[in-house]
Amino acid sequence: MTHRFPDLPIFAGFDAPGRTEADIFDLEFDGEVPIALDGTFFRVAPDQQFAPKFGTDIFFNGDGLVCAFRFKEGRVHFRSRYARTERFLAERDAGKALFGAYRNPFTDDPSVVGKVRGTANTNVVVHGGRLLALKEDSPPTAMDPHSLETTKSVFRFDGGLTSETFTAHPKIDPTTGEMISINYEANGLATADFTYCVIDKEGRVTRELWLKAPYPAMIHDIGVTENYVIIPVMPLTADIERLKAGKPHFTYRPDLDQVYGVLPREGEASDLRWFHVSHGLQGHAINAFDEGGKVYLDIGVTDGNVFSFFPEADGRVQDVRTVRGGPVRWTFDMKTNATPQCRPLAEFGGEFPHVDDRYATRAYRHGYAGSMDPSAPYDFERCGPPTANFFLNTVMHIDTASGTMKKWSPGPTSAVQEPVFAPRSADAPEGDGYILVLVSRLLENRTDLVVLDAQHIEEGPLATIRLPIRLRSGLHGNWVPAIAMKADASRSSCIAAGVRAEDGVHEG
Ligand code: V55
Ligand code: FE
Repeated sequence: MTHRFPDLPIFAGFDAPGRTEADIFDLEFDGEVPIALDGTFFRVAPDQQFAPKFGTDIFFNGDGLVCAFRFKEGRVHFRSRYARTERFLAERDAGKALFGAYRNPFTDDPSVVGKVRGTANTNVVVHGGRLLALKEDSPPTAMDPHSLETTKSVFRFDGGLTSETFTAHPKIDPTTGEMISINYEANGLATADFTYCVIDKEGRVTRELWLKAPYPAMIHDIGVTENYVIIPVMPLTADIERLKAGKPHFTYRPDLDQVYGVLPREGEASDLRWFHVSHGLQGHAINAFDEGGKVYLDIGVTDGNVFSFFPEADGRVQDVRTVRGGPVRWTFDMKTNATPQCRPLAEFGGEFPHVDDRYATRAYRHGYAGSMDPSAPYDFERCGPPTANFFLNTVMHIDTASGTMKKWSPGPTSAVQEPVFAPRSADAPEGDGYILVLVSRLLENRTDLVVLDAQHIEEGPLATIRLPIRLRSGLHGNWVPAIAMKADASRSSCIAAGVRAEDGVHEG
């Protein structure tokens, strides 16, 4: 008898399940690891603990495997642990998958009815002294940022969170240390209700509003400015009857507008305004800021569906190679309420964006993203088809002030994951620092962590830090300076102690 994961592209080749929890002290490297880097790079990947219940599954349904790279004194140490979610623990007990399809509880084993289904597989942030592993269908899973031990499988901010869900993309205001979130399907599966939640730097919920979207749909990422929250409602709708029929949680709807809600951070539910523009699929927000009554949102938008596992109602799936789009800047005029204006930020598609987090929510200059550059060579003969789970081959740097772009590719037998920015020091100018990016070595079945100079990514690695193991394609992560990890919560989330108002301000 065989005991194997099913033969699916999402479990093939470099994306075979990793299922490894590791401690590796003092990683090898080539080059020089900057002494200035004192902190931890956290990231998370979906990595199914058990073969799926029904012989099929999607990438987004894997258990969250959290990785930490601790940088100190020019050395790097590695640790990885699964988030002990309710789901992970129940399945570990049973020794097999009990939860069925992605975000469809009607497909679960009766023994787990009522359990929180979250996989904690989408993002990891440090706030209020806790490491929060996030999946947008459930509350966070709280972990110890040093040991990566799970401290609470389901963390509801000590009762402050009344929503059934918490976003995978909260934003931290670097000047106040507040964490801001928009949490959708808040009142249960496929509901249009969402909440706006503000959590102070100690981790207490200080504000919560219950709001309603035009229809139940994914709200994956948001923009936050000094004074506003921008809420992109994606054309991926949810329907309870479809779920009961065992169909996918989300349906791609090419007939729907792009919808953006804009809410004043200090406003009430009645202050929420909706803007409609022609169809597009909103991706990740790069950053957002407001100036003189205008609200700017920089975000990736595509003209078609990039999620092959969320088909149209009739089952149709667009070939992702025909999807076009890239980073754009939206302008919302809160005085005139005019139709939002859009201009491209780069002529090059990019996803998994990051900025210098000290400039999050404020006027900024430098953006970084992963990208698929068709002109970068790929050795198909030796590597086979690109991995099924978001194949990227290039790191890009967009200078939003000059409009120039730089890029770096790791070569024809490698792929890159999400690039993350780490400042040289707390008071370094914006964009003065490093890019940390995981590089998949497709022929070696191994992963490197590459350090680039954030102002000169095209010059290639300052350091190539070698893991002796393979890390499956991941989703999101963050750089957390050592000072922000201190148990002293009043400093823990204020990572921008040195930011001055005039830094980085430029023409929108
Ligand atoms: C996304 C990812 C998810 C999810 C919903 O990239 C949206 C978007 C990894 O899981 O559940
Ligand atoms: Fe995301």
